[in-house]
Amino acid sequence: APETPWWKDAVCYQIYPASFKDSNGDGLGDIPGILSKLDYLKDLGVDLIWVSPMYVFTQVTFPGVDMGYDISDYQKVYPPYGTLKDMEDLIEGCHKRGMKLILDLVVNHTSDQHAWFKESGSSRDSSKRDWYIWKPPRYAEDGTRLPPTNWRSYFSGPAWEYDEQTGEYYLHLFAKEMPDLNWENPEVRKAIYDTIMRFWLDKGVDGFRIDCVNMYSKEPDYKDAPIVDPKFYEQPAWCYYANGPRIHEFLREMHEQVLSHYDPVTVGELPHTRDPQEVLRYVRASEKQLSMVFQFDIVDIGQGKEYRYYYQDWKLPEFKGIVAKWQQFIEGTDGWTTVFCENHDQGRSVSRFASDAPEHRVASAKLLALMLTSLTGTLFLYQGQEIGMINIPHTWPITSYKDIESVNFYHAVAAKTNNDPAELAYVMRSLQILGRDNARLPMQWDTGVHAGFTDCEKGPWMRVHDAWREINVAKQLAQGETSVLGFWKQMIRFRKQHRDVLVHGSFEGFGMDDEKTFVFGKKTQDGKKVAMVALNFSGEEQEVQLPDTPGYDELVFTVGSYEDAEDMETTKSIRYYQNLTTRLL
Ligand code: TEU
Repeated sequence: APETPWWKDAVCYQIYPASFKDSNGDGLGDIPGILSKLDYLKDLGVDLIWVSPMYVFTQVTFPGVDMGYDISDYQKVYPPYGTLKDMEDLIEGCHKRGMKLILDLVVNHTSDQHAWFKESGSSRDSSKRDWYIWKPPRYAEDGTRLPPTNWRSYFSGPAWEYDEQTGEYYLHLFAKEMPDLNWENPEVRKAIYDTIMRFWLDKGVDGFRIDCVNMYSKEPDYKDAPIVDPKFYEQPAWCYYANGPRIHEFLREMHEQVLSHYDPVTVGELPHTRDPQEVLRYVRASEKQLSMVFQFDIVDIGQGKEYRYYYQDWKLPEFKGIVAKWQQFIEGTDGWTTVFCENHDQGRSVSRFASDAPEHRVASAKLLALMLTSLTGTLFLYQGQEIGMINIPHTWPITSYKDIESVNFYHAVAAKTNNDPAELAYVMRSLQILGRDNARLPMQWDTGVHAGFTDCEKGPWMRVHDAWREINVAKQLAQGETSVLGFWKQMIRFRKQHRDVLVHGSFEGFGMDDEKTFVFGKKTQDGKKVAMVALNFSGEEQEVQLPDTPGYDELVFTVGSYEDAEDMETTKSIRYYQNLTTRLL
């Protein structure tokens, strides 16, 4: 592949600080805990670490409002996680191992405890009133006070909170404790650039994962959203704030004012965007906005249309078509893409896209690892994915769930349906597959108490998965190359060895309407080298007709079975392996 920016070939690993490793026995993960695992990550083949928010955030009791995405001081570290010195040690620890570190830039909103919001909310004449989005109430015919629009928050309920003291509402797309910043105000943008972005870039961080990167430019006339559920006042409204009129202007300004003065990598979180042309506007090199984005079509599979947590079953061709779409959309452009199927907001991929049944779990994890490490784009892993961690058992009650989004939704449905058992059972099944808590269980390090995550007497902040004795790092390190962890290491090495075809090659799918297998080819730009990947997503042996490979000089590997992985360069035969089929529902 032509010489390209380092971050296109990087293997990236997301760490959720609360759940990764507790070093001081308080039951909560922390930064020294992360530092203690850098050699483990280096050995896995990780080039870049993304740490989810570790700044001071508000919490009544942990996990508080939104697990650190409700930030009240961007220049300080949340004390239970550590200190600024710990962060400086982490930056240095990564760099001396040849690894990069990026932080989470959360600037669509702050916490309501942030000094900016406290000033803004103090009075209508505050010098920072216009740093947030304040609007007067509306009134119904019968005199009832109504919020400025009928928009729904991601965390259920209205997206506006009424402030008695100043007689106005403020906008919060997420929790009411997370007021949206007003990006129309140049003072706000300048404060973000100077006191948040430059502060951390000057400390040596290598860039940012940018939260809600397409939500900063709201439609200025704040219209009501179309009614999709008459049973509720609040309606989904992302069409009025996602990919808004000035978003590309703002991101170009961010690039020009800050990013272009450093050599950072940026990856934007880009929900609600299905149009490849729209995505290209964020990631074309010539656009000078972002390096790349997370696009959500794959991880949105199974989510309800009206409500995320009304699970909708799906078939493999839907999944394959989406993978193909987001592999092919950059071809012939100066754009770039990412490869991921887990993060801190998603259910575990083995459970969602394959099967976590005991007899299928390991093969499923390897199947997905084979797929992901063969796809074009920058590869992102989420903590625990490398050992095949799986979703919360069906048996856990709602009281074991901690995430504001899931818990609020459960209670909203309970209220709406007067605790209808069938409705609530459906929501629980949906949360068990899709809920964000699935990704936030403590990392499973060994078979010790609390999976080696913490030695805190009262235990970890979040319950450990019941299967920790079967699924943990220590066991898989001892097992070596046949473990899920061993397979990921092999495939990451293999991906780097064949970067021209695996990281940078073009994608072509075969038999895309088949419901049991996923067969695709990757080809170098000069067409002289190809990889054929055949994946069996069913629970029984499958035969596939592999397209012949005319004109290719070198067949990198043809693998339908992870057993072949060891000698995949020479494998010509196709052997399928038993893996998964049972959908969880
Ligand atoms: O998520 C923003 C977002 O796009 C939401 O759709 C989110 O994925 C939600 O869970 C889906 O219903 C980012 C962070 O990833 C998330 O953890 C935060 O809760 C949110 O922003 C607010 O900062």
